[in-house]
Amino acid sequence: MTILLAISGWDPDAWLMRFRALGGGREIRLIPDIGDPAKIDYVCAWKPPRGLLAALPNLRAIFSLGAGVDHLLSDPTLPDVPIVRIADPDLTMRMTEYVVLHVLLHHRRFKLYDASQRARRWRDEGDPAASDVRVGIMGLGVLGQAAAAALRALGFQLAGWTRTAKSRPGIETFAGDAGLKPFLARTDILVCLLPLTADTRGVLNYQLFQQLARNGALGGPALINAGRGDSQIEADILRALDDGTLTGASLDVFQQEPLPADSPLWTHPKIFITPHNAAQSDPKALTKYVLAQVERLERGLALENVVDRKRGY
Ligand code: NDP
Ligand code: OXD
Repeated sequence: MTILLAISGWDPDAWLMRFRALGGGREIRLIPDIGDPAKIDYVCAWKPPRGLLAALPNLRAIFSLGAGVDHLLSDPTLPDVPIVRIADPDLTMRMTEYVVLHVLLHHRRFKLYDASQRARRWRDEGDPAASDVRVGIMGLGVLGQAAAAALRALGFQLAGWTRTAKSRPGIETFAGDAGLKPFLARTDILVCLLPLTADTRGVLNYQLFQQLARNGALGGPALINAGRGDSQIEADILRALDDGTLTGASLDVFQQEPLPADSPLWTHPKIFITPHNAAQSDPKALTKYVLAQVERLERGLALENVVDRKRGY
């Protein structure tokens, strides 16, 4: 059995070493050294070159090395084999850390205290209790549910917005187009953990920001996006921050990555920026997960966390 690693945008060496160490006798190849394409059974991929997977005639499954699969589904030539995505406690915990950190940065008005420190100014901003702050999470999947549980433990009021109706203890739930308006109207800190699909492209826009709660304990709403950059309209985020529609933003993902050096987002005083590493895929933790799925396939068991291509996630 042969596994091809098709990785771009990340350093592939740690993946190669890990797959070779744990691969159990399977041959591990790394692009561009594909060898005989007919010999490749599985591809483990992050942003693979377009058209590459279509050129592998005996491919049995594709393993996304991230939770998101837009990097695969955007290739119109993608062969019709099962796609498995990452759903692993290591990646989930990393995202929970990011979301909790950034909710707290906005809740505790970190930018204001940072400015005060630089000005040697002793000023208490009168931070509200977490129980007075309403967090709304767009996407209550593997990552959204874990982040919601951690935020609930800190006392925040939680709501989630999903495509299909859900019931989750301790979380007010809203679904679909009809649920979006009431979800936004009760949200002080909006967290986006949506996959990128035709429906979620551009969803974080000025019109949506205007529907967020304006009567909250923070004096105005904040945005946190760790889903996908193409779900946000960056010009609209800047406009909303400049006219007070938003009080702050944390952005981990961008319409163009890496974020160009001349982007005005870099220097905006109300924005926290991280380089799409809210929940990094760690080869140390995730290679085991991928190989366990390969083993399931080889033993005739059902694959887990298979992507529904029609839904797009
Ligand atoms: P899941 O597939 O488990 O969950 C996706 C959630 O989004 C579901 O609750 C789903 O609703 C909801 N959703 C999808 N489409 C819509 C829609 N049109 N309207 C409303 N809700 C919708 O994904 P994960 O939680 O594992 O991951 C989410 C995303 O996070 C990934 O796709 C990726 O883009 C991003 N990510 C970012 C990382 C980073 O480092 N920045 C790292 C890892 C992931 P329903 O429950 O009804 O299906
Ligand atoms: C992912 C990511 O989808 O890192 O896992 O963005």
